[in-house]
Amino acid sequence: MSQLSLSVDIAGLRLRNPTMNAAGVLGISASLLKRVYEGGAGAVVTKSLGPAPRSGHFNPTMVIVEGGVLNAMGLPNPGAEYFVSAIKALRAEGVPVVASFFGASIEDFRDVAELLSEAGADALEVNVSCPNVQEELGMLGADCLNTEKVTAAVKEVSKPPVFVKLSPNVTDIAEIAKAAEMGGADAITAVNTLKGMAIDADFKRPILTNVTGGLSGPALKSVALRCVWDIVQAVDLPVVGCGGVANWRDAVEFMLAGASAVEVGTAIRERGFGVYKEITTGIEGYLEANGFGSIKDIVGLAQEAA
Ligand code: RRO
Repeated sequence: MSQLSLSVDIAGLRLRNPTMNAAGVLGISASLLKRVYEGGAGAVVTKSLGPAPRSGHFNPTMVIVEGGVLNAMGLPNPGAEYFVSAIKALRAEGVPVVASFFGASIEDFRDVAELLSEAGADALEVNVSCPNVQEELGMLGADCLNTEKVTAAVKEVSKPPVFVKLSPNVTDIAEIAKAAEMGGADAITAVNTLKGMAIDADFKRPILTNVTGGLSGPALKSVALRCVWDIVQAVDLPVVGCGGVANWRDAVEFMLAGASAVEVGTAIRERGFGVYKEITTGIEGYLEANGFGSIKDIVGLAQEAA
């Protein structure tokens, strides 16, 4: 029996291992999220929930591109209130739930946070980084002042730890992370998708109805890794890495950059629900082979070498 510890603590949220699904991937029902947990994830993350149900953009909302996927779902979700029972059901089965959410105003963010906090979510993930909505507030996190204000408003009403999920579509992500820290964030999730587009040469038009979308998958990994690296140098908060993690080696690289845990989304397409178990087992093998006793022994190790 291995003596290794694979559990992690992210701002007081204790997880059996450092893997989660990325928000938006399989987060739309309790039954799918339960399968993510049964697939081995340490916690599950809901689709971003808003103050009211929303149908999202018209199809096509997704296209496979070189090295990944472009999506422009447009924040489709059943509304935070509807999802309260799903959160309660998952928690009753012992599944730790990170509730991802967004708002159309600072007041919305506060109200939804309060609802999800009362519902018993184990952590809240504030989505200030959706690339796919025209409304200014879908991308509040492009601006330091707004990031700080939203975070502070959410913190005022939240019992569980608050993660703020940041966008790579900014000039200096470290500055935005500092603003979230000033607002009282307990952790940073980095990153949301990278804005891109696809054009069909035969039809001579953009493929996505929304024209642009968010890029995820392997093509995003090196950008996400650099974002985690910059954030770790700028703030004194735990970081959850997200963007192009497909296997244990990717996860370890994010940890060496300073991430305490990783979210895995697009890789589910190819590897299925078992991807979480696969990654955790791989991390365990890596720790063992390199003589480490726990995840925290490798968090940020590459920063010391740079
Ligand atoms: O629903 C979406 O279009 C979406 C969201 Br909320 C997000 O945060 N990131 C993304 O790539 N798509």
